[in-house]
This record gives sequence, structure tokens and C-alpha cells, in this order.
Amino acid sequence: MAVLHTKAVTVILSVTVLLGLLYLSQYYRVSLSFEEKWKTVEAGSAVETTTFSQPGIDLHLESPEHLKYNQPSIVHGRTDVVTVTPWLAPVVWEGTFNPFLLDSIYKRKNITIAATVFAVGKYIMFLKDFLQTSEEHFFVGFRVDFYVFTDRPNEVPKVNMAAGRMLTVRSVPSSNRWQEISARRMEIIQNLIEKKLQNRADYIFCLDVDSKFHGRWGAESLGGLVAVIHPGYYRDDRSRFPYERSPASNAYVAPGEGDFYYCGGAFGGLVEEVHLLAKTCRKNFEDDAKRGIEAAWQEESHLNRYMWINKPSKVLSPEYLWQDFKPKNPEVQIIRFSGVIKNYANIRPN
Ligand code: UD2
Repeated sequence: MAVLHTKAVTVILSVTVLLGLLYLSQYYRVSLSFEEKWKTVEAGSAVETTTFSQPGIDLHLESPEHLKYNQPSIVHGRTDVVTVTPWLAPVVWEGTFNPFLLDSIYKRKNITIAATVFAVGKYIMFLKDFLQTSEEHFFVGFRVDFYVFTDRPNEVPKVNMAAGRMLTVRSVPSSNRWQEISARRMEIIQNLIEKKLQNRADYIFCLDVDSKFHGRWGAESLGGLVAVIHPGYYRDDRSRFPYERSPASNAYVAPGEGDFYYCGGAFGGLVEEVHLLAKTCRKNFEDDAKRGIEAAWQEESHLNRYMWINKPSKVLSPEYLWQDFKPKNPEVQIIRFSGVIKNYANIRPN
């Protein structure tokens, strides 16, 4: 009886020890995998934060002490236009910002602004005016790096640039379809950011070359993801926006959806935000192409789809991309950047 009892106690003890060991091994496995996961997360975020320069640069706005400027009003301001989106992003119009104050804040940040412009084929003819007028109006007094993509590097004009401003010319292949030239910009912008701009630029703007600057385009335009309202549709009902309307396309925007119609000819923001935009639009464009689909307005359609889901944190009014052939509307008090009148038949390859 006593032997039986001892045996039972031994069995119970062994089972308890075994269960204990099993529990401990599980516990260590869980905590180890949690630690490993945490390490991975840390490593992942470390990669992300070191990949791009100055994380959080867009959030902290420090003004110099004793700066004197007009008192801002909280009750008076522009009432003829909407100056904030329903998701509370500012819409930048003349009279909504103080350029002196903004310059004072952003000059302290020691930022670099990259700008891309494509001048393929006959579009090289627009580059001189684009660059010359940018010297007068585009981020004057800031460090600006222009990247010109062209198939005619020898025809890039010599333009005197102020100190701190730089121009890099990169060769890209030509194409006999303008749609492809326009659309491939996303891929090239993505590659530029990955191979060159990380840690070299804080913000980037991607601009159409067949345009000129006529007024200030400066620090007021900086933001995480920046979109420009298209001058052709901003007073229209969204049912008239030329979004891609085929559900088969990755650029599809359904009837009753969409906020504004944004320009493909000007967009920008923080380098990492524009990288995500370019990468996504490129992928969606290429997936469409594999299925024989080309969205109504190529990359502009994909950009509009992207901005519908990923809301821009700053929206620039049509002052930031007008069209020379359009008479000025009363709410447009200044035209800062505008597309020149061109004869498509003469300049496009198809
Ligand atoms: C609109 C957009 C443009 C683009 C296009 C749809 C605006 C003001 N413009 O302009 O950004 O979304 O619709 O595809 O929002 N390019 C060349 N060589 C060529 C053709 C184009 O370099 O042979 C480049 C050039 O930088 C030009 C840009 O692509 O500025 C857009 O082409 P576009 O100006 O002919 O397109 P457009 O005026 O229809």
C-alpha cells in the first residue's frame, strides 16, 4: 500500500515537474519571440527613420524670437473661398498666409527642396523659361535642387542660378507616345528618391515643364503630402471630374466619390510621402498596363485615385497651377505658376 502510495506521489511529482518545464519553455518561447519581434520592429523603424532625413521636420514650427509681423485675425479672413478641407488640411490661397513669417520659420530648418521636371523630345523648348522664372519665384532664398530628365541633355539651356541652387541633368529614353512619357514619370521619381534623394532632400515637388512661374511659390506650399487643385474643374460638381470611370482600372473612382480634381502637373510634399505616392501610382499603372488598360489621364488619374484614399495634408489652390488660356476668375488674386499655351500637334510625338 505504502509502495503504491510512494509510486503515485512520484508520478504526480514527475508530471508536475514536466508540466512546469513545459510551461517555462512555452513562456520563454513566447517572450523570446516577442523580443525578437520587438527587435525586428525596432530595426524596421530604425531603417525607416534613418532612411529619410529629419523625421518629423514638418510638425515642429519654431519662429525666431521677437519677430514682428501683423497681428493675425481669428475672425476676419477670406470668405470668398474655402480655406480648409473637410479633413482639416489647409487650402492655400493668397491672403491666407504670411510669407515673411513662413520664411522665417522654414529658413531655420535648413531644408533642401528637390524639384523634378521632365523635358523629353520637343518639350525641351519650355525648359529655359521654366528654369529662369523659377529663379525669380520658386523657393527664393532656399536650397533647391532641380532634377531635369531629358533625352536631349545637350540642349539643356544654361541658366544662372543663385547660390544654394543646383541643377542636375539626367538622361531618359524618348518615346513615340506622349502618354508613356507622361506616365513613366512616377517610376523615374520613385527611382530618383530611392537612389539619390534619401537624406539629401526634405521635400520634393514634381512639376510640368510647359509652365512658367509668375508669382511666389514658397514655404507656404510645404507639407506632408501636397496636392494642387486643377484649374479646369474646381468650380464643377464631382460628377464632371475626369476621373478614371472604368472599375477595371486601378485608378477607378466611383460616381459619388472623390473630393477635388487634382493636377498631375504639380504635386509634392515630404520625400517619403512622395515616394509612397510614386511607388503606388507606378505599380497601379503597370498592373493596369499588363491588363491592357490605360487610365483616362494616365498618371494624373492614378494620382487622383491615390489622393482620394490618402488625403493630402496641404492643398494648393489653382493659383499654383493655372493655364494661360484661361481668363482669371475673381477668387484667383494671383497666378503663381501657369501652363503656357501650346500646340499639341506640333510638340507631342503622337
Ligand atoms: C495634363 C497634366 C499633366 C499630365 C497629363 C496627363 C496639368 C497641368 N497637366 O497635361 O501633368 O497629367 O495631363 O498625362 O495638370 N512631357 C515631355 N515630352 C512629351 C510629353 C510630355 O517631356 O512629349 C512631359 C512634360 O514635362 C510635360 C508633362 O510630361 O509638362 C505632361 O505632358 P503634357 O503637358 O503634354 O500634358 P497635358 O498638358 O495634357
